[in-house]
Amino acid sequence: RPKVSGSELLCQLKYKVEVATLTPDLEPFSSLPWAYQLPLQPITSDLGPYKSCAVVSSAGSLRYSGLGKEIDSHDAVLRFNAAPTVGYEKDVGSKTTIRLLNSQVMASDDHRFLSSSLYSTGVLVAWDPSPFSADLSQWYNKTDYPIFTQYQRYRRLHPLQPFYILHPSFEWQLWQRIQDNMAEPIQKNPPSSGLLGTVLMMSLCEVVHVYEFLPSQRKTELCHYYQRFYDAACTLGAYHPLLYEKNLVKRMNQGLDRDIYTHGRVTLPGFSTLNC
Ligand code: NCC
Repeated sequence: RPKVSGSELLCQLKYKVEVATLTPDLEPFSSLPWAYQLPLQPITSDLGPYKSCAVVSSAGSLRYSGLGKEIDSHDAVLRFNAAPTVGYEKDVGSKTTIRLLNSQVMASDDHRFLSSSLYSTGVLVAWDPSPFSADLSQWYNKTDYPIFTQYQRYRRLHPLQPFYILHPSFEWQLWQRIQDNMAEPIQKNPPSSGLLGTVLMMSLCEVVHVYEFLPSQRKTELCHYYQRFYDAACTLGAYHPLLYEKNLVKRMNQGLDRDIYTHGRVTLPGFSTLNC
């Protein structure tokens, strides 16, 4: 298979991956009593367009980066899971426009999802690894973690905070883009929150800067900037096809290699700016 160029990869993402979220009209939700809790419109109709956006990975290499001011200068900032800003403002900034959560965070006791103030700023977007090629009903009856019960509880406690759930077809369409552009078979697990969030922002923003997804000179085995826990698998991947995701993002980068080295910064164009 011939290796396609970065601009061809960008066009594939734009046209073959639909950034979709669950709406109350979709089966099986339309016949469930709590369907009214889902946003009426998909996230791409409600948010943006933003001029510039920052995606802040949770990588340990953000520690001592001093990137906080640069990150906060964007019109919208996306963060992941339980990644905090308080106490780390100098390195990661303090603005949170969107927080992308996996269902594990919503369900595990240590994250105090229903009670912690960490989750109360910005727009929430959740996802759960659905089985490959399963329809919505099959997934609904067999989620990895109890995403839907936690969603309903959270919505009752915070009815005014916008809260979306990613459509699993988005996960697998993105997975397919990775697989079709790699020479070897990759594991059949959905992409990490990092790539899901990056593509989400490419659909909402004119330009997207991703920080420390491709590690800078600060590359470290420290898993997260906010935890004293070391594991190289956080940066290289285990469950998620993370190394392949990074390969794809490296090929699509429109910034300088030097910016990756010094700032851990990748520059990606928003889909609306592409001429495919
Ligand atoms: O670690 P996690 O990811 O929350 O990180 C968010 C995204 O940042 C990128 N990352 C992170 C650390 C690192 N050293 N390098 C990186 O590039 C990745 O793109 C990552 O997606 C997830 O994707 O949702 C993940 O969530 C954690 C965990 O569930 C949450 O942090 C809550 O504790 C997963 N860890 C475990 O299951 C143990 C992780 O595999 C994926």
